[in-house]
Amino acid sequence: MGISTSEGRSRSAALYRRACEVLVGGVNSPVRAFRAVGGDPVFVERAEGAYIVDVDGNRYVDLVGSWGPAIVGHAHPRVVEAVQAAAGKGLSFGACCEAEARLAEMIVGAVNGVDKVRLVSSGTEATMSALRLARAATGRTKTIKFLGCYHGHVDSLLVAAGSGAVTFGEPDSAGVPPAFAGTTLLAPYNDLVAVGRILDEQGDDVAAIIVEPVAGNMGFVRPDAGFLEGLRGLCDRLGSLLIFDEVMTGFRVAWGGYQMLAGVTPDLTCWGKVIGGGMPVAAYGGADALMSQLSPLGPTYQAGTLSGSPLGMVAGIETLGICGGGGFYDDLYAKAGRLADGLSRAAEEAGVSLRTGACGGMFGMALSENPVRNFDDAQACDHDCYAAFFRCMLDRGVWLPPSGYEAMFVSAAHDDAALGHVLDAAAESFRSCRS
Ligand code: KE4
Repeated sequence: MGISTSEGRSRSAALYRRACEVLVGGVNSPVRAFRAVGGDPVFVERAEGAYIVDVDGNRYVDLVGSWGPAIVGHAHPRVVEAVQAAAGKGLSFGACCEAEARLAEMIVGAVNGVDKVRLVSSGTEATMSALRLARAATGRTKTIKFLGCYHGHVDSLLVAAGSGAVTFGEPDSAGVPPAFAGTTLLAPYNDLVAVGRILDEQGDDVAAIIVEPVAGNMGFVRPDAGFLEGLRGLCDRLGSLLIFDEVMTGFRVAWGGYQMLAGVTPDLTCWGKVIGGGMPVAAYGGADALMSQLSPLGPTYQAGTLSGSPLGMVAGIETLGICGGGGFYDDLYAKAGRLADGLSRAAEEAGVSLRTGACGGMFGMALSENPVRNFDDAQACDHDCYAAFFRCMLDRGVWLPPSGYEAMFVSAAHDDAALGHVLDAAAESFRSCRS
């Protein structure tokens, strides 16, 4: 599996040259450009189960999973058949359909404190709309976000953002008016004192605190014990709303999301990725009293042509139907934990400093001697070594995120053979990129 030289990806290279003629940077989302890891992006022909196959026929164990959606494995028969059947009835109606209510019922039934949701088409739409609702509900204008967290390309949140933004050294995007960025107040992740200080100074104008309950856009960073509980207490004290951005963690780390594991209930939750199973589906939701302030019931407007599109709905319904099966998340966590532990052992044997962590079907690695608790720690990791490791793993048939600022994902389809291949490739790659 995989190839030893870039010549084995000549068709990808040709397609990349062609794409660069008409697509900005040859891509439709910057992190795919492989800029942080070197080399040309690899073009994918198809994906099946735990594997991706590129246009040159090379096969890779996939640890990106389309950045989270492919939790049941690529091209799962149940999901594909449901989408195929729905497609035959029309791709989009711009009108209500039963499947919207069915998917919403599954989300509401899974997450405590959520009475109503609004389905949208991307995580960015979900977070942007949740923030608008929070501002409307509180009559306040400011938002607190955490350095290194990424909530999509919402103007006011592209401040000290993680994921692709920091990968390209653009945590603060051009084109965002100071008036927008100025509504966003920043604190280091896991730093309740910093949040308290901001709230002491400006708390009466803070509409919301938005947080990734496990940060997956500056690597894999878990909340310290008490961090999320502390945010909940500060919001309660000052009348700000707590928003959990579970676009990545929702239905990925547990059926009810990380909030269920932490026992902390936010006022609004955002979901994406897994709830669409690979189709463009996202959502935000919360208590009826808050959500009923949205149009058409209330004065806060939000809309979308393809919101609730039937194909996305059935893909999400089937995906969540599989995730809701007994032991699903225990199995995922066992696989993610096996990879995290195996990567640690392989790095140690090669004399490479590595930190790893896992939660549900999500895990991460950081090339650092020190724990990674926040953005400063994440930026201090050895990203050059990660780039070398990425290239070694790619040539050995393992598809990692093309940036050290990302989390990794396993699916129900990752079997012993796939996991074993990853760990064998990692042992060779750590030795190779160390030298
Ligand atoms: P989208 O607009 O890309 O669907 O979702 C934005 C978003 C919101 N919140 C969190 C916690 C997220 O992780 C994301 C998007 N995640 C990135 C990967 N870290 C998507 C990959 C990309 O940008 O190409």
